[in-house]
Amino acid sequence: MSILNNISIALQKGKSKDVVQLIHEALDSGITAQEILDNGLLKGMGELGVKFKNNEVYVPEVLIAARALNSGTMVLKAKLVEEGVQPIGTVVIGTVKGDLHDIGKNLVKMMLEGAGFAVIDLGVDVPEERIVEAITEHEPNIVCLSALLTTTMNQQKVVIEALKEAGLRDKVKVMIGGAPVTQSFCDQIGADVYTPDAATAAEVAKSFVLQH
Ligand code: B1M
Repeated sequence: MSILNNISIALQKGKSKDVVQLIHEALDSGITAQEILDNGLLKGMGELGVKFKNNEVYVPEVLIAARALNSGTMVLKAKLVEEGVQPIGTVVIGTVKGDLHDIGKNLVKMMLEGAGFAVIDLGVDVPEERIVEAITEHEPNIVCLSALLTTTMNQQKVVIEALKEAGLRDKVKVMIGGAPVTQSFCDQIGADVYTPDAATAAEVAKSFVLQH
């Protein structure tokens, strides 16, 4: 349907006003909020994610598209609730204690939302106790930990140890990322997955929940 395609294109260009207008037109023409979300907004964010991974677009484009995604989902929110649409899963995300970098973490969050997850964002400089609390409270499928400093990446291990101590390690997938993090570090600390970028993180997260 071409209006959905136009929504996807407007989103990728970061044109919030066009996205909102096209969504209203689509709703008026009888397309459901779910269809608009899946085949317009999320399709657009997915395509942009692939371009980001291939270095065809960069951080600013993704941030602007995410703003358009937010504007679009604001319009759809009430309709989605009416239609009883559920998120595909829940993710708790945060940058670990001692670390204030959040640009990468925010991109991961946007890609996850773009993939249909409900995301609880704990922000930056998040101590392990706060992460344990959030997992107990929200029972997410996945926790995503970001670290940008060689001095804070070990805090990802501290979180995993705290999850073990709280008896939560088997209840949640632990995904890690951030510039200094590697696959061998992931293996070493016993995280479930390392992903090098935000688009891959969203793809892997989706594959986890769709398996179950
Ligand atoms: Co800082 N900083 N910084 N910094 N900073 C780096 C990381 C650094 C490499 C710069 C350098 O020296 N060349 C260096 C770290 C060196 C090291 O540890 N070996 C550094 C330093 C030293 C510091 C300070 C200590 C500086 C100082 O005060 N002396 C200080 C630390 C503060 C703290 O955190 N306690 C500091 C502060 C800052 C600013 C506040 C000024 C600012 C952060 C602003 C913000 O985030 N709101 C900042 C910035 C911007 C950077 C650089 C320039 C850019 C980081 C960034 O946003 N990249 C960075 C140098 C660089 O990388 N060129 C640097 C873009 C972002 C999209 O990439 O975050 O890697 P990234 O995310 C990617 C992937 O890694 C992955 O997906 C993202 C996109 O695809 N990913 C995940 C990230 N998290 C994930 C989680 C997942 C999955 C994937 O979970 C599943």
